[in-house]
Amino acid sequence: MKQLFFSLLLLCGALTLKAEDGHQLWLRPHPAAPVTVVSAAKNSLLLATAKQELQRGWQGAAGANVRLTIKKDKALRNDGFRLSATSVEAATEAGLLYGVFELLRRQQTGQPLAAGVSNPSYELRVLNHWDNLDGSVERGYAGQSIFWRKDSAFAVTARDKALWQAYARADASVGINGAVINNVNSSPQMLSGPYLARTKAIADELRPFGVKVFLSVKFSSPALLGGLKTSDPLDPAVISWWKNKTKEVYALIPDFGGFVVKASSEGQPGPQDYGRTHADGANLLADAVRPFGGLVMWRAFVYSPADKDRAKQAYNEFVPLDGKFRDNVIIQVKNGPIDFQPREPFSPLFGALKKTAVMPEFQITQEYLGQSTDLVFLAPMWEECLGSDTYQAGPGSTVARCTDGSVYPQRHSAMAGVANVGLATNWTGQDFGQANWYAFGRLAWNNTMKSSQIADEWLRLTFAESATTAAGQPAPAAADWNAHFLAPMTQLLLASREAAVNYSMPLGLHHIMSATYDHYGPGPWWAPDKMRADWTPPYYHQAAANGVGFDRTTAGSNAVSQYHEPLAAQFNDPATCPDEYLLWFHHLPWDFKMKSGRTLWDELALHYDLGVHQVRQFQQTWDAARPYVDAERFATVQNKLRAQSGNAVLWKDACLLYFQQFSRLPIPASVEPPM
Ligand code: GCW
Repeated sequence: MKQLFFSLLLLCGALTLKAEDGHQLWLRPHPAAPVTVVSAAKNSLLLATAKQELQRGWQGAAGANVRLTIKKDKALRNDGFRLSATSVEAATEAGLLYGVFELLRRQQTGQPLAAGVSNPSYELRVLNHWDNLDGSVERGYAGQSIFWRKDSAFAVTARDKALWQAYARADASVGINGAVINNVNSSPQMLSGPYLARTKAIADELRPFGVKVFLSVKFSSPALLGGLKTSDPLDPAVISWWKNKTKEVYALIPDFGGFVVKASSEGQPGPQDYGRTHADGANLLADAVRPFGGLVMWRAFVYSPADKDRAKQAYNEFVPLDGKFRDNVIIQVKNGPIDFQPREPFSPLFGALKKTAVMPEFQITQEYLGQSTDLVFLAPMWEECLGSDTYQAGPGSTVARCTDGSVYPQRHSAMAGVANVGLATNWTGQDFGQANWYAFGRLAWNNTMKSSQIADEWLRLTFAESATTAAGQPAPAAADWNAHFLAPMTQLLLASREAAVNYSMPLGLHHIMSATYDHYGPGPWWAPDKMRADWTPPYYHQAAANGVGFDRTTAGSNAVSQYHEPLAAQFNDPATCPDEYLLWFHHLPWDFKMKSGRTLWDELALHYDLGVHQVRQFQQTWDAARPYVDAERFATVQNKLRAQSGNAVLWKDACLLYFQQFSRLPIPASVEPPM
């Protein structure tokens, strides 16, 4: 009896886990009006979720009838839906669920309800969790893994289940339908029985929200886990090992999504270890999952110390293999050619692979962007990448269109985001990190969505309620809230990424962060003897008495040649290369004349200075938002912004003083920027 009592107590505690503390993400509870859901579709897990969400969040007329209808319709693709004020139509049950979430979002944010048809840009919208089986998270800044734990890896608790459900619900509310639940630096143990059993338990909780589970696998698993002599992708024993292992996985999880592979990169094993190609490796796994409808996401993040310009390697390795991959393989390409830097030009692989499906990989966790301290809204960065014209199939061949099936025929399409989620009660460490999770889902659903709309939606959903609960405040009038909270905070979010570029790596500088493992803060001086040259910052900025920047022109590494004209010529000439990418592509003298008329040195200094001013203005904006925010989030974010302001000053001083030893020029006087 006593035991039962305690179990019940535990269960209740678990179910209210993240609910109690007010960290409800953008799904904050509202008093809902009664609603009747009418549906002819046969009851299923997803339909039950859709109904439950409607009942939980309905803000329309009390007692309304809402019709959920499954129907075939030429206008509806994949999980798309058609919306009116009281009906959702879709071709799939997942589509009904996404339609319901959209209807509720529109009710809450005051947008018109008769929205017509909305189809997802990508078939698969997937989070990559870099979660290790011991519960740690690589590049995670929000606590331990929500999926794995060190000591009790296999005991699935009620608390685990509640957490996974809350996580999946948040995913589904923004259209995310896949989760890769372990690190791409994968352990061979992932495919062992106990870990697969836990994977099944996770999949069971995610399923009612339409989120499929995927696994990252180590390419050498046949040898390391299976005890085979080799993991050569063409070896018959290896082929049958993967087939059997895959069967075992699908027997546990019939709707398992497939595999993600980081191969021949940063010490990970891969097909090249056996003299085979990426295509041999990817096709091996693709054939194993094909009978079950599974996918293989094969990462193109490859580079080695031998390469003179790391930015070129992925293109060099993958372009010759175009057309050699099975149609259930998608090549997963980071947005830029190096590594999630505050700003990179788009990876030249986008659009260059014409007979192979390619998917963008964005990093939601802020590895190089102040981690869980700095407030950086990433939608503008992703919008910039997706909107970049590759010219690969004529003007208008944007990264978005080259990956979503609009330009090239491709059987499957997907977009991945490296998650920023952990056990922290607010899920993401910095409260505003939630906005990046939200933004990823929204952009994966609609890759032409504007950052401004995403910011507006997220702020309304996340803070509108809190204005009424802020330290005994009466609810502000909507006009007042719009003018004094929504408008300035939208501006802040939209400016925040450029501010981070300004105070850390302006004008195309990159990889000048501390090169110790943590990647936090400045480190342009890093050049330890034993470290790989291609990991240490002097390699990337090349600062010397004669100037600064990495020469990737035709006279240098010739990385420009990987871009289609007119970009190659535009990037190759410092007179036409956009300022944003100047030092990415060019090594230029300190007194180089910029488009502004200033010297490169002065321009650099002013960008750093501007970044510092911008963060100080963010602090003022937030301070003025106090009446509209609950005390807890207000204080937390205020502290984070204070720390960010310190970070910005540190970046500015460290970088300018470091570069000054080469430029030998005075630092120009600070200019108060207009906001
Ligand atoms: O950005 C680098 C990170 C590694 C990461 C790697 C990758 C998972 O520093 O931590 O490893 O990229 O994307 O594979």
